Amino acid sequence: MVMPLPCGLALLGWSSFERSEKSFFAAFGVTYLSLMTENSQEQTLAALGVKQPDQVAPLFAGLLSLAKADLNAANSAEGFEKFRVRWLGRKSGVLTLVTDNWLKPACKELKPAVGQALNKFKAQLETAMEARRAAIESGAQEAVSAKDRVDLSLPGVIRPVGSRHLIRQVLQEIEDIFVSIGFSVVEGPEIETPYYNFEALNIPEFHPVRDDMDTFYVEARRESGAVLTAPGSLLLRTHTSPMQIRTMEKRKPPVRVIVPGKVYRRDNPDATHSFMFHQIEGLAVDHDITFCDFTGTIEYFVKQYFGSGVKTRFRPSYFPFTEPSVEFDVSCIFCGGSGSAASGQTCGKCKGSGWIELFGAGMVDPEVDGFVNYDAKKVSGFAFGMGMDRLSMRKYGIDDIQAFFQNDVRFLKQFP
Ligand code: FA5
Repeated sequence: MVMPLPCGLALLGWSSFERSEKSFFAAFGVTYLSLMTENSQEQTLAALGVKQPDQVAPLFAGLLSLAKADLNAANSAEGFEKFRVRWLGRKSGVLTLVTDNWLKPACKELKPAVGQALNKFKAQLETAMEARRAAIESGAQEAVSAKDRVDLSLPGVIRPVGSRHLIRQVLQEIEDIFVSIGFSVVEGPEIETPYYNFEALNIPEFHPVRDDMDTFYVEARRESGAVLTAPGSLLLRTHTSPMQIRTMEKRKPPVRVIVPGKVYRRDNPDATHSFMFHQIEGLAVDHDITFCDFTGTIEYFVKQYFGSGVKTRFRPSYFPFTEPSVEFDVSCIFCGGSGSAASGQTCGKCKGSGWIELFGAGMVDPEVDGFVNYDAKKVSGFAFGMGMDRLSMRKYGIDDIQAFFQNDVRFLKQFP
């Protein structure tokens, strides 16, 4: 449909104009429309038949009405930008054409009226555009916040609550038992010197016991990479026993401590061995401590921890820092202490012995007192080093130590 339009709207294809066509005609009447032709802004006022100053205002009012209709049809930032280019574009925007074709060539009588009307039109268009831009922006924000709005009627997301690792739970259990009989808890460094890990415990260099306790050696470096420590001067502790020495260096008897912590060895992983595992060291030094105090303490602990049903035994052993020394075993959970698996073959877990070793212990060797300046004639004591992982396995029926370190949630969930 070709219509007599003030500024070539048919050419630009503004459907919004078609919608507002009727009201536009009604508002500005036949007199004004009779002046208009297609692409009016491309024609001069003289060509449009505008001769009197009073014909100018209705002409611009019609232009504003069309601009507003077009502006209202812009519903997005993209539509707004297209509108801006159509009306304000420097090369062929409607305002440029109006300036070039209506204002500049206007005769002396019309020029002031056209100039004033054009300025007013610009200001009105600017105000309308600002309002529309704000409306589009807040509409976009509303759409975004509507998207992000939390729907409280939806069922919630259930986040699983974690639990303490079984090793930590067992540690707490063991600590509670020993604290209840007067022990206190101390902790020590995992990176040790060979002196505390071996020599002060009466294990000189080349002592055969060192073969069982081969470990990982570490070196300290500056940020630049320069090595600060001599080769072999720092290692990952192989047991918690260095804390016996560190504690006795600091404290005078009576001493009653337990020391939980991680230890490291160059052991091949299997069902009961790991290269990193947990120990709890125990140390009691006082006047007149005897082997009976030691067995009484251990029996009390075992009853509290396992209950009275478990079968246990002390077995003679050797540690360079205790004399006499023992190993403490519990009956094998895998074969029920028989030494034979269900298949009739030798139980692979206890290697047919029917027992699983839980810890080593003994009376503090007077040799060690020499390292910490205790008078061996006046004081005596006992010490033990428990494998916490094996204690947990025995109590909770876990047949593979590796399960503790694999972080399989199906395993961890069984110990909430
Ligand atoms: C010691 O480590 C001594 N320091 C214990 C001790 C302390 C003796 C105080 C006397 C006085 P042993 O090497 O046997 O001893 O280790 C103690 C316990 O750690 C073992 O009984 C066992 O339960 C556990 N254990 C040893 N090696 C491993 C391993 N590779 N993986 C898991 N547990 C282990």
